[in-house]
Amino acid sequence: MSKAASVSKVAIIIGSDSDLPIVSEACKTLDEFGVKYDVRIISAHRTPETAASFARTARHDGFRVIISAAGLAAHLPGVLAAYTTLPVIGLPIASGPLAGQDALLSIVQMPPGIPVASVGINAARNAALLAVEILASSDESLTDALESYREKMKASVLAKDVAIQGKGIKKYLDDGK
Ligand code: RP5
Repeated sequence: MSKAASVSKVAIIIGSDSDLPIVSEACKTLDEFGVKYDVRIISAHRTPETAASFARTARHDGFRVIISAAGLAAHLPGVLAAYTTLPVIGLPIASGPLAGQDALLSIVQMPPGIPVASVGINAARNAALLAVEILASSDESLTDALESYREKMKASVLAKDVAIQGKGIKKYLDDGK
């Protein structure tokens, strides 16, 4: 494997280790696509200097896209985006009394000039898929992998449709599919 291929292209930055149960789905998805990633615990509020220094050198360090998960007043994706021109995907985490709506709004309402993409609350799989799509814009093998992933998804939904029509709702549910 060339040195370039062995370098992680995705950085997953989480505000707290309490975000890991949700974020692990993003890791699993990147594993499925064979995309290497690094996971770091960096907080915009508790370790702001590390957030700045990580983002400043992220491109030079070989990363091509950042997934940033945070809950509550989720400033982390925006702060990282302020220090890098790499695309940043915000992943709002449901935690606290507002169940992630606070994080979602903090992430999507960036001021003009410093964009952050956002997936839905706890939508870790989509965050990873979006990261793969960004990498696939310059990687044909990832484009092929995404197409085959969608084909499999389509076949699974078509099979479920056939099954529900054949069995009816009750048996479909009783059979667990
Ligand atoms: C955010 O605050 C983290 O991303 C986490 O979702 C939330 C709570 O953090 P902990 O108090 O669990 O460390 O910064």
